[in-house]
Amino acid sequence: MTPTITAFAASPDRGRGMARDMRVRWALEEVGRAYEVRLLSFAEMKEAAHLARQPFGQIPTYEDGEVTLFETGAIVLHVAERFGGLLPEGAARGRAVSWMFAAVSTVEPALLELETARFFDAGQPWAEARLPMVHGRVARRLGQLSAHLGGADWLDGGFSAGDLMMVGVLFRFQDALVGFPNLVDYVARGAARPAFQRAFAAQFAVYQASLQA
Ligand code: GTB
Repeated sequence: MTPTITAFAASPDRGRGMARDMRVRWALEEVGRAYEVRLLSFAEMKEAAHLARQPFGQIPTYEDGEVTLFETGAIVLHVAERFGGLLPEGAARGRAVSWMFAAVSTVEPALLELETARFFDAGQPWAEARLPMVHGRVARRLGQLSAHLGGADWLDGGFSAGDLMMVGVLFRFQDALVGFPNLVDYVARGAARPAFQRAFAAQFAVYQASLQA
């Protein structure tokens, strides 16, 4: 059965590929699986039908007739395990999964905190004073990631679901990568992959269509 994913009917990122359905689209493109997309308004995301798929009323979700999944990382892991090609064999498999988790639980939180501090907390009397500390946390995390990557193309040998998730995280926060040229190149390398390009074009087409609606 062709998998169905969910995505924003009108993405607030204006087609810049920042929403997390992009990571799921990219994974499906990498493994060469066609997919359908159920587009949801913000109101529809909070209705019972979607809450049954995603208890937090968010996108993306994934259904393939056998499983209904939420959480981007779990979906990408399922796609990688079900269809093959995104996870190496043997000991390297566990390390690739480790990088998937590192992307969303070690690297992304620091970047999200910076986004919160810069945009959502702006105007609070304490916001300016807090910024250097938040910038420091981001610099430390990105510095550690940059040191691990070094001059390599990918995090652990060949391209894997770990890279897909890490590039997916960093792609959204590219302005934070200044000072880490190897991470800038890493994101560019990921974004240049034909599967990424197809995924990006597909989500951009949704945004363009939303302008006509
Ligand atoms: N942990 C979950 C996962 O990884 O699947 C988080 C899912 C999530 O945050 N989904 C967001 C959502 O549905 C969309 S991707 N938000 C609506 C809601 O919570 O009501 C996050 C996102 C949103 C918008 C932008 N943007 O405008 O640039 C970028 C990323």
